[in-house]
Amino acid sequence: MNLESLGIKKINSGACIGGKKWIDCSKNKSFTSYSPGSLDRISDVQIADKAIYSDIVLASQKAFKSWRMLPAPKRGELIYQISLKLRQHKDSLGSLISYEMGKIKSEGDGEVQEMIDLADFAVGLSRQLYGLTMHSERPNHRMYEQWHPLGIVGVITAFNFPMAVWAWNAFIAAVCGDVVIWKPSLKTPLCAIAVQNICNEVLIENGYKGIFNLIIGEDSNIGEEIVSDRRIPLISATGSTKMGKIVAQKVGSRLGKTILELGGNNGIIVDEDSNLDLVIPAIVFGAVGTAGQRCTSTRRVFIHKNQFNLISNKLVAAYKQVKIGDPLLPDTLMGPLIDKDAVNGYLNAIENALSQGGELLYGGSKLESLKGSFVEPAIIKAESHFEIVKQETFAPILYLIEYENMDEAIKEHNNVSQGLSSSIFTNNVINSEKFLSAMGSDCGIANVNIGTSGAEIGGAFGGEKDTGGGRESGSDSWKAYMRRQTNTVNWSLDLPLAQGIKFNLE
Ligand code: UN1
Repeated sequence: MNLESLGIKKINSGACIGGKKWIDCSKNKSFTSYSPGSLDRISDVQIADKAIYSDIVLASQKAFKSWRMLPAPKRGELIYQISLKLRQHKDSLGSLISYEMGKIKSEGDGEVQEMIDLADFAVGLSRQLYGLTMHSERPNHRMYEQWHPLGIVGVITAFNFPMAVWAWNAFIAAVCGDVVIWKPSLKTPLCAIAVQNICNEVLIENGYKGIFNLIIGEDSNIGEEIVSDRRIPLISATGSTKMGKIVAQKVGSRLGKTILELGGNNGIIVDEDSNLDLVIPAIVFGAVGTAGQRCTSTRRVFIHKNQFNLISNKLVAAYKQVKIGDPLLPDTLMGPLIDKDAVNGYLNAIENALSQGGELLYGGSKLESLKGSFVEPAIIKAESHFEIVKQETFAPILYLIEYENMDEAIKEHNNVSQGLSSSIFTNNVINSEKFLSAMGSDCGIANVNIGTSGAEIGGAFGGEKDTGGGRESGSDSWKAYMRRQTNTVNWSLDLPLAQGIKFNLE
């Protein structure tokens, strides 16, 4: 692993004002990042404290003052240059993700590609931050709206997409004229350091400081500071629903804005009239990809009772082909879970499902023959009312649920607290339209004949209910990173009032 080319050292500072030197954190606690597959000790990171946090906020405030006045297409130019470096380092960044987080190399590379795609999108967006014009009800008046930058955006990311989720937020925020303070997961700090190093190179080459900033620290300390800080008007947080509820309350209590992208409990409905050549690989990729640790991972599959045995047998046969092991090896399809706690979460969920009457059809154990946090992907025949089926377990556990008719399947599909991603597999236009209609899936993402995970960046990404309601990435998600201003300009020589009000001064 060529960590040097990404600027990762044996001991790393965990704080940086972008475009300046890494801040000395040597007086603080340090954390070790281990590879979840090999359990290798990769590197140490010295974390930030409150004084460092305060310096970073001051530098960000200062940077914002000039960044907000730079024309948006010029801001896009900076993102373009970052995208060139991402292309150049794609292979090593993808490998680092795989090594530190545990997803397979192809998915690690895919995550870097997602950043590149987002960068390209943001560059185009920098020329398309459009506002509307309205016709004023008053003569010789012009009305329009414009979008201004918000200020500092706090970006809190999870371990499972240790680079791309930052990019979704940071690139959009930057072209919108905001500056970013990133607090990554303590489980994947090196991915963040590598990305910060790339940003630093581009910032230095262009003479900018403080646009992209990094602070690695504990939730109870740095996380708490960021969410409570009135100088940070927007917090974009990705992670568990539990975390999101805390963030929403803290930010809400100061009337700040949030973009929350939280847990999913994503389901696929397999219609009787579906193409099983698509269904089986889509379910396996959705459930086993990233070892079930995507927020979009497939967790529940609804199968018509007439096809239950056929489909469950096909799935078991496909699962037998999933090679588990070193995520960096090209033929591996499933790597490790992130840590021991995740393995315990997996084992407890399986025990729980079985105690509620579930039937284990495949897997269910920790892989003791391998050194790291490896488990077998599990398939469980379950019923949708089981408490455990309603929860998001961040692990490769797939619940298969029988249904008798489509209306019941859609109802049970929606009968969970989360609402991120969903799919139907069907060739029946009535059922696919029903699934996509207002009475259909209640999720932020609803697909036909593709799985629940692996969304493209061009769409708005996020979901409803306990998923938090936020939208990141494509479409018009950028609007959440800006403040809208309505402008009315009077170019007449009179002062007519709206709504026909007369207010005659003698
Ligand atoms: C996440 O797991 O937090 O749709 C993000 C997907 C990826 C992003 C997942 N594009 O699976």
